Parts: sequence; structure tokens; C-alpha cells
Amino acid sequence: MDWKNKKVLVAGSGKSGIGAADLLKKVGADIVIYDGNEKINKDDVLAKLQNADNVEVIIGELSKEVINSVDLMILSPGIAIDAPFVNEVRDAGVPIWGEVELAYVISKGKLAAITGTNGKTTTTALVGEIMAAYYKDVKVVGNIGNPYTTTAFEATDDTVTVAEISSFQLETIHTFKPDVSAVLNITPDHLNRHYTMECYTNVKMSIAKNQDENQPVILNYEDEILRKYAPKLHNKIIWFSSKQELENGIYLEGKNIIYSHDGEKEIITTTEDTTLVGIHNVENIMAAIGISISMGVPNDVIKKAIRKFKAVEHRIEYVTTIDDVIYYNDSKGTNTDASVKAIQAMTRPTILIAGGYDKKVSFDDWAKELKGKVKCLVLLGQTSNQIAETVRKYGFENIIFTESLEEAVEECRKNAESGDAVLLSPACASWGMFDNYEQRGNMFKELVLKK
Ligand code: UMA
Repeated sequence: MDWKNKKVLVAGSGKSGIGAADLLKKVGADIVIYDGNEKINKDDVLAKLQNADNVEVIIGELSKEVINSVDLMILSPGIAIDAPFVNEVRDAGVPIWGEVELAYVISKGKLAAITGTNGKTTTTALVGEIMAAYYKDVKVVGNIGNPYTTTAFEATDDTVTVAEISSFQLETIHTFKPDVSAVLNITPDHLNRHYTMECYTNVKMSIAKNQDENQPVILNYEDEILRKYAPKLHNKIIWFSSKQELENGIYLEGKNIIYSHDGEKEIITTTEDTTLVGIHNVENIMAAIGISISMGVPNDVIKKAIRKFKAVEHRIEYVTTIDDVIYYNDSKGTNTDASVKAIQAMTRPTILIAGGYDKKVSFDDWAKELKGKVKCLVLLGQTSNQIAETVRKYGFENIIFTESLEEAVEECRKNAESGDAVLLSPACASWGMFDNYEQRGNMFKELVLKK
């Protein structure tokens, strides 16, 4: 595509918008940045750009005149594809690409793309480490916090990009075609954006839609939705399973993680060779093995890199022990399924801090997990009442309502006894009270460590 003389509207001035604008500037496009948040200051947006020459910034309302003057819109993932201004842009016949599509079109080299409701960040980080142990130029990008657009311009044919891709980002891909893709699992999340599980599943599976027949997709055999969807896929599937032996694929047998193919079986690693805890992490490791083998990394390099890898921040992260009470930060438990994994990993009576932004999902399955594990539930945020009503249905009554994370930590401190665990695993996004889960997790750690 010849970007010179193209006028591009970049919607959103967060990380994705700034990454997209910087990239577009490098390829020579004219840029207009738009952000709907009236509190944002134009100069602050310009200051974030690598090159702000001739960049126009529009805050608040987007006029028809501007819409009709642009050739393309690049949408940030946090903006819904049916937001009123997005509909107006679409109705005006302006093509809409996501920031991931833009990066893909400009980037070069090989690409591994990872999605799934949970485990994406851990798996992406692990695959990044494995690739870096073998290839010279490796970029780890995407929903993990580092937009794909920030590395696309510098990428060469020798670059290996490992991208964590969210459902929001997949909504606006068109030609995005990873050499290897992975869908780790699909459980209810973001239904306020995708409305139904069917839509959410279709969006997630679109990660593989442009791949050639011989380009593999790595899937979790124990995920019912994935197993049901698989016959619709046209490409090569590599399954992994934490429960059963597979003739071709990666599976767990006792402590051994085995790669089985063409009648041969090889132990790639064991659950004792990793610091990651929980069966969900064994699944993440198996997915990472499938991706890495497909990307041409030798087995011995994979083995060594897995052994070296440490858990990511905010995911069942040990914070400290005070008076024999262990504090864990699982701020990345932004949906019920992720939070269930954290609750299941607890081996002590647990005081759980939960609640947050309302993504219109049910808490029933999550509430059932509290029995025998959670002794006290400390709630905060928009979903407090819904969660309280749900857990009461299952006979759980020990609930404390709080107004802030500070108060929540204080209540935990008051109620914890020697031998307990305190777990922040909200089962909800942080939005509304915090900018993101990192801010929530960091604040939790600060509050815990304050005394
Ligand atoms: N905005 C509008 N109109 C709207 C909504 C938002 O103008 O209707 C503006 C906001 O005012 C703000 C900007 O858009 O200035 C924010 O854009 P954004 O929400 O896309 O956020 P970014 O900073 O670009 O971060 C995004 C991802 N955020 C979301 O998908 C919500 C980050 O994922 C990602 O790390 C980053 O791009 C880099 O790729 C975070 C996330 O919460 C971690 N992801 C969700 C998840 O993991 O569950 C999907």
C-alpha cells in the first residue's frame, strides 16, 4: 500500500492509538487522532508521539467533515465496533482496520499469534523467551501491553513476532495471517462487547481464518467449545491435553509433558521443571511447546527455556507473608474463569477480594468454587451486589462490602488469622476504579506492604 497522500483517522489515543500514529507517520501517511474522552488534553496526546509534525488531534465530537475527508480509520481495541461514531465512519464508506491489522500489513518476518480467554499473557511471554533462546530478532507484542505497531516498521524478514491477541483486536483484522496460531481456551468474558458466546467464540476463532492449510493452529483438547468448533477449521490442528494421551499432539502423563508425533513420543519437560503452578499453567506450557515446535525451535532449546521461565506479574503472584498470612496478587483474574483457577490453587483458608467492572457475565460457576476454599469474601466495585446475591444462592454468607481497595485490604488484615491466605482475584475487569489491572495489582501490593 502506498501510504503517501493517504489521510488516516486514528481512533483512540491510548497505547494502541499512539503506536498506530507513530507507525503511520513513519510510512508517510497524514494523520488525524481522535479520542472521545473530553478530559484528554490535545497537547498531552501530541507529547506522546515520536513525531507530532502536522498531526491533528480531535477530542470529544468527530464531525462529518472529518469523517468524509479520511481514507481509512485505525481503531483501538478498547473502542466497540458498534460505537456510534464507528457506525458513522462505516456508513461513510471508510474502511476500518484494527491497530493489529495495520501492524501486520507493514511488519515482516514470522508471526505466532496467541489468543484464548485465559493464559494468553503467560503463554505469550513463555513463547517469547523460547523464541529468544533460538532466534536473534524476537518481538513480543500485542495485548500483553506493547502494541504490535511499535515493532512493525523495524521488522525484517528475519524477525520473529510473538503476539498476544485479544478478542477486541480480532474484531478488526482482515488479512492478518499468523504462521502459527493458538487458542488456549474459551470461557465467558467480555459479553458486554460481544453479546453472545457464539459471537465471542467466532471472533476468537477468526485468529486462524486466513491461515493456509499447512499453517497450524494449536488448540486445547479439554476445552469443549474448541473441540466442537474444530471441524469448521480448514487448517492443521495440533491438540494439547492435560487429561489424556494423544496420538499426535502434546499431553500430560503423570509429571511428564510429552510430544507425540508420527508414532514417536518424547518427554519435553516435567511439571517439576517449572516454577509455574496449577494445571492451567501446564496447559499454557503445552501450548507454548506446540507453537515453538511449529516455529522450528529444537526440542532441547524449548526444554531449557521452560526451565528458566518465571511466572508473570499479577497472576497468582506471591506478595508477602505477614503474621503467617500469605498475600497473593491475582489482579489479572479479570474474569470468572481466571479467578476460579486462582481459588483452586489456594491451599489455605482464603479471604478473597473480588468485584469490579460489570462485563454482564454470570458469577454462578465462580460462586460454586468458594465452598471449602474461601472463608470470607470482601467485595468492591460495580458488581458487588450481583456477586453477593449469587454467592448467597449457594449458601455463602460471610461477605464484607467495601468502597475502596484500601478498605478491602484493611478488612482482610482485620479478619485474617495465622495460616490463612489473602487473595486479590476480582473475577472482573478493573475499569471504572482503575486504569487497568496492573494499576489495581500494584496498588494492592503497595497497600499490603505498607504496614
Ligand atoms: N476511547 C474512545 N472511545 C471509546 C472508548 C475508548 O475514544 O468508545 C479512547 C479512550 O478515551 C482512551 C483510548 O481510547 O484514550 C484507549 O484505547 P484502548 O482502550 O484501546 O486502550 P490502549 O491503551 O490502546 O490499550 C489496548 C488494550 N486495551 C483494551 O483492549 C481495552 C490493552 O489491553 C493492550 O495492552 C494495549 O492496547 C496494547 O496492545 C489491556 C486489556 O485490558 C491489557 N485488554 C483486555 C483483556 O485483556 O481482557 C482485552
